[in-house]
Amino acid sequence: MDFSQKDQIDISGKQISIIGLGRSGVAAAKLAQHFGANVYICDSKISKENDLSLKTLEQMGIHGETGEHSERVYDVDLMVVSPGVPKNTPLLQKAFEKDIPIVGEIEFAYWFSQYPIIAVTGSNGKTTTVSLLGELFQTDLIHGAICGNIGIPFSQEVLFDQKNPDPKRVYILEISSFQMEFINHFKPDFSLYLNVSPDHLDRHGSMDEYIACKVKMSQNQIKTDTLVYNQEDLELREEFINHPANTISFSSIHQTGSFRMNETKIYGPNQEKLIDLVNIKIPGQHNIENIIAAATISLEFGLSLEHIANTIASFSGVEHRLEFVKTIDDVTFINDSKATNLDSVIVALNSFSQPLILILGGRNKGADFHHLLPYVQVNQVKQIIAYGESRHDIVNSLGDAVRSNTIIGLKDAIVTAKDLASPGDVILLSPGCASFDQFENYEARGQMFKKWVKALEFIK
Ligand code: UMA
Ligand code: ADP
Repeated sequence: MDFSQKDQIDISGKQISIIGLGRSGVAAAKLAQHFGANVYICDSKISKENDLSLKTLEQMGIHGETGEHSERVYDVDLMVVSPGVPKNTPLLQKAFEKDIPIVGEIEFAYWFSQYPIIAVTGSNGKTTTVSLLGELFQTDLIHGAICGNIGIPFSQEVLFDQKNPDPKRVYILEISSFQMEFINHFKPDFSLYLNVSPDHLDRHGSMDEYIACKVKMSQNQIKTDTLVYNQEDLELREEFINHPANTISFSSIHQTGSFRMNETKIYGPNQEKLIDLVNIKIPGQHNIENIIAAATISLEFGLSLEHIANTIASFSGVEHRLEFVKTIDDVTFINDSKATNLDSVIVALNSFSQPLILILGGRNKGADFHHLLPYVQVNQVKQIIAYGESRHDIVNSLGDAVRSNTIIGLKDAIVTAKDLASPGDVILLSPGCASFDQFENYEARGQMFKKWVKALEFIK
C-alpha cells in the first residue's frame, strides 16, 4: 500500500487489523469497512462488553477475536491502533519487527475527513475548551461537531459525515497525547495548545516523550494553518517560537494576541469590552484562560465578537469539573473528579477563598504530591483526607504541613470530611489521581461522590 500522499490512500480490498474493541476500535472498524477494507478486529481483554461489541460487528460482516492476540492479527497490510494501546506492548513490538504499517485511530479517520479541523490539546482544560468551542461553533453557517478524546471517536463522526455530507461541518477535535503516538499526515487547520504539565508519565516514561507526543499535533501545519498557544507556558513558547504556521499566542495576564483582561473585564482586539468577568459562570483563573483560548480561535475563524461574548456568558461548564453539588449545614461540596493530575488540583485550590477540606486520592499516575505543598499552605486547606490506593503516598509526601487522615473508601472520606467541617467550609473532591483503583472511570467516581454527598442530608 502507498501511504505517501493522504489523498491517494486506497484501502479498498486491503487487509486491516484494528487493535482494541473500545469506542475507537469499533468506530475505526466501521469506517474501514465503509471504504471497502477487509477488517479484522481484536482485543486482548476478554469481557462481556468486548464480546457484545464483537457480536454486533460480526452481524455487519466484521470478524475478530478477544483474548491473547493470534497470528491472524499480523497477517495484514495495515494496523490501526486505539489510543489506549501503549507503544511498548508486545503486540506492537512484534508488528514493528514485521514492518507492518501502524497508524492511530485519529490518523486513520483523518484520511477520510473532508472538513476543517480545529484540534485542541493540553494537559488540562481540553474538555472544557472543546465544549465551549462546540457551543461557539453553532451558527447558521457553521455546524461544529465535537469529537476525539472527549468520548466520540473521530472515525465515528467522519463516517457519519460520509453518509450525511454537510458543507457547514467543522470538526472540533479533543486530542490526547496517546492519540498522537502514531500519526503521519494528520494536520489540523487550527491547533490550540492550552498548557503542558506532568501527566500520563506512567505511559510516556518521561516528560520529554509526553511533550513530543503533544507537539506532533502541529508537526504538519504550514503557513496557511493557524497555531494558537498559551504565552504563559514556557515549554510551549519555546516549542513554537519558530513554527512555520501562523502562530498566535494568548494570555490571561499579559497584553498579547487578540484579547486582554483586567480585574473586571475581558477586552477584544480594538480594546472593546468582550465581557464583564461577573457574567462568566465558570469559576477560576484557569477557566478565564480556557475562555480566552476559545475566543482567540473563534475570532481567527471569523466568528463575531458579539456571538463570542453571548456564548461565553451562557456557558455553564462541564460536569465533574469544579461542579457545585450541594450546600449542607452551610458546608459546600464541590465535585472536581476530573482533576486527575496535580496541576488541576492546584487550579482548584486557587479557585476558592473559603477554608477547604481537600479529598485527594485514587490511583497515582506517577505524580509527586510534594509539589502540592506550597499551594496547600498558601490556600486555606484545613485538612486533607487521603483515600484509596495512593493515600499513604499522599500523606507521606505532605508530611505535617497540614492535618491529614488516611481512609480507604471515598464514601468514608466524605463522611469524615463532613464531620470535620465547620459552617462556611468547602469540601472539595479534587483527587489528583486516576479513579481506577475503586471506580470504572472519573465519571463514575464523580457520580458516586454526588450520590453520597446528597445522602449525607439524611444521616443527621
Ligand atoms: N488492548 C489490546 N491489546 C493490547 C493493549 C490493549 O487489545 O496489547 C485493548 C485494551 O484491552 C482496550 C483497547 O485495546 O480494550 C484500548 O481501548 P482504549 O483504551 O483506547 O478505549 P476507547 O474506548 O477506544 O477510548 C479511547 C480513549 N481512551 C484512552 O485514551 C485510554 C478515550 O479517552 C476516548 O474518549 C475514546 O478513545 C474516543 O476517542 C478516554 C481517556 O481516558 C476518556 N483518555 C485519556 C485522558 O483523557 O486522560 C488520554
Ligand atoms: P482535560 O480534558 O484536559 O482533562 P477538563 O476541562 O476536563 O480538561 O478539566 C480537567 C481538570 O483540570 C478539572 O479539574 C478542571 O478544573 C482543571 N482545568 C480546567 N482547565 C484548566 C486549565 N486551563 N489549567 C489547569 N487546570 C484546568
